[in-house]
Amino acid sequence: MTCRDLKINIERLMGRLRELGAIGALPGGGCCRLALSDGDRRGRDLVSGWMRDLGLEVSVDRIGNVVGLRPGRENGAPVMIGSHIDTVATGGIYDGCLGVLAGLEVIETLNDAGIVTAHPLAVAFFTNEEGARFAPDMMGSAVHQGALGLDTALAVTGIDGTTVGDDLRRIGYDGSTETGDFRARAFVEMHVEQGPVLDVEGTRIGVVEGVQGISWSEFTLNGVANHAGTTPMNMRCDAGVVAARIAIKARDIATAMGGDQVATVGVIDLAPNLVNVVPQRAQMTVDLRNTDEALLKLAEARLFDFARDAAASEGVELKRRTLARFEPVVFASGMVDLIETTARGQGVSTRRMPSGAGHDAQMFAPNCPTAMIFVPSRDGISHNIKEFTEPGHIRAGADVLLHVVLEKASN
Ligand code: HGY
Ligand code: MN
Ligand code: MN
Repeated sequence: MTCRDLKINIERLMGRLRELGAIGALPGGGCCRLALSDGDRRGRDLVSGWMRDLGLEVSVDRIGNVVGLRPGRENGAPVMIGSHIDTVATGGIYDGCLGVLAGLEVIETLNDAGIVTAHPLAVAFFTNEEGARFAPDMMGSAVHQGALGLDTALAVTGIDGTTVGDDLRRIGYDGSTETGDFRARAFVEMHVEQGPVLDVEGTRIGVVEGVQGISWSEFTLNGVANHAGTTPMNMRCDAGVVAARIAIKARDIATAMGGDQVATVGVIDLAPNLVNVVPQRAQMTVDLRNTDEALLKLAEARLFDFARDAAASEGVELKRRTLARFEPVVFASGMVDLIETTARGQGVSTRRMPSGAGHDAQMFAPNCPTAMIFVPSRDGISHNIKEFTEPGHIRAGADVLLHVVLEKASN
């Protein structure tokens, strides 16, 4: 058998996906393994165990990234396959996990075939890609690639009051490998699209050209708690109303701008959160994204100006904190072309597209040839326990990953 005929073993890959998906399993499907939780620890233990079973040299760095290295015939920087295994609270079993486990499947396929590549290979999972518990997202890969300071990340306090550093120690993944200046020879990430494009079009492989810009803000609004029945409307400083106005405005800005602009208010917490008390305090998040940095800045300016005026007119104090801010990223054309020609060479349909979601790959893009392979999400659903991708699509994507990696690691 020549290298060109090599194929991954889909049953083995699906078996690992389901076994990992059973950790933190939710009733009705999907799973919850929020970053640095006990579920995340159990998932980490399982996957790093698989890395060792496959003969990889496993290291854990100081932000908890786990890298399995497979030596090549030559020394030097590895071709890296990576993604994440932490999930949101209503996660599917594919988001992130597919990219890591497809990487392990590539390794096992090469082991079975007795193939040693010229350049070393590595498979990695990065800490806290989701950013749902500790902002920003892509935290581990950002530290790994020097885009975020280690101490800054370790000091982040999460939504339940613990710090990244404390929880890394608590789950035993405060590794010792220094991090921040690692350079790969190339980086490839396979991921479910998490949107509807491939599924609607019936296309099997998304050739990802880049990742859109991300802007996460937290607004804290302080008004005056008061009696719901006795307080005249013109005497209220209602933090809840201002939060509601900001949420509607975020939607209106995205609708008015059209194009790739999206806006999401995922969190609104009121205090004291009681039926007969005018809200004293509101804390909310706004997620704005666009493929165009200038338009993303415009959306931010419109929203922040509105929030300031809405708070002032209600006599409510407004504070805004940036939780995450990443400019759009463009992937190396040579890598994008390689994914496209490899997929077409295997007879599968492709289309070029941006990524609406953030990914670890975007942290590697400034430092080495990087690109992503998307496979379809049924009905475009993700961050939802109904997330699903056909095994046939997973096989197609993993075979493309295998041959892209072979190509990059052979010369
Ligand atoms: O938010 C994102 O785009 C990713 O899921 N972290
Ligand atoms: Mn993901
Ligand atoms: Mn995600």
